Amino acid sequence: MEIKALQEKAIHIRMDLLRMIHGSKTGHTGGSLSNTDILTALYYKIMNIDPLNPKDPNRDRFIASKGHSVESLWCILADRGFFPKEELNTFSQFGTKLIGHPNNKVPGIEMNTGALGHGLAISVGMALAAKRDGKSYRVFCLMGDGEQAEGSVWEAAMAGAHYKLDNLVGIIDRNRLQISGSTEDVMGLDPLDEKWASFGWNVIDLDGNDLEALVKAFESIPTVPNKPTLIMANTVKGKGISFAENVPHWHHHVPSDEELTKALAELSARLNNLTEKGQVQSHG
Ligand SMILES: Cc1ncc(C[n+]2csc(CCOP(=O)(O)OP(=O)(O)O)c2C)c(N)n1
Ligand SMILES: [Mg+2]
Repeated sequence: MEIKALQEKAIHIRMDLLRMIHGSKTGHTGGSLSNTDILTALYYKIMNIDPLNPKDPNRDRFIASKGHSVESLWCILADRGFFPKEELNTFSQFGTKLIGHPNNKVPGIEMNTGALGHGLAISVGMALAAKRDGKSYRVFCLMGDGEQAEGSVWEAAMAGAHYKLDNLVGIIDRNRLQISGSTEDVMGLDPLDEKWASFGWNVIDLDGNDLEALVKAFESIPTVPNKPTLIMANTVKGKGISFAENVPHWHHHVPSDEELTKALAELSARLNNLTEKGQVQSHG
């Protein structure tokens, strides 16, 4: 997919996740909107995955360490054909597989996550296994910035550098908010880039809502031989909806009927803007 088509896809995914959260009356809206572009780049351009063969031993692995933002992931996995799109209507309902955090009973999910701070250690193990088995798959691990307060993240960071895992990519959704407000108020993180670099990682700082920048960075990996890469993806929580952007309570706010209508109208306008620029793509 070219960049304009990816941008269009990301808008459709945002529409799908808003409808899904509105329908189920529950969800982590802000963080799903902030990471939509990161997931769109990975799932439609970068990762070697096959929805018809989700357990292919050579597949790239994705670990959603910030498991609470599963809504964008469910919408993307459905759209890529890992399971029927109609199942999105069961999100968070009694008996569904599509629960409020990643669930490895769903094709395409590597492991259950949601308790923050564990995904990177798991990813280190997977990347190390690839090296030892002589396989070429990569492991992508998406973390939150609030999640960086978990000490286990830093143990895993040390191990990733120690084992020279240049097939490992950590991504931080640096939206500067966590559940109850600013990350810098709750647990100061800056200078976060320098911390990761001092732990031996190759750090790439970019706009995490810019698909062109994301694709370029992901395509450069392994950027530095023998070093794991950390993508510091500076994002906006609630991205794409003017009245949700950077508003802390949208962390798990469910849009009302009126808010949904307004949000979809804003996204449609953005979509029209893109299509007017000559890029018409269908969303299956
Ligand atoms: C170990 C653990 N402690 C607390 C929580 C509750 N919790 C869910 S989301 C969240 C905030 C996470 O903030 P951040 O990592 O910045 O995610 P984002 O802003 O992308 O939503 C917290 C504390 C959790 N899921 N796991
Ligand atoms: Mg955050």
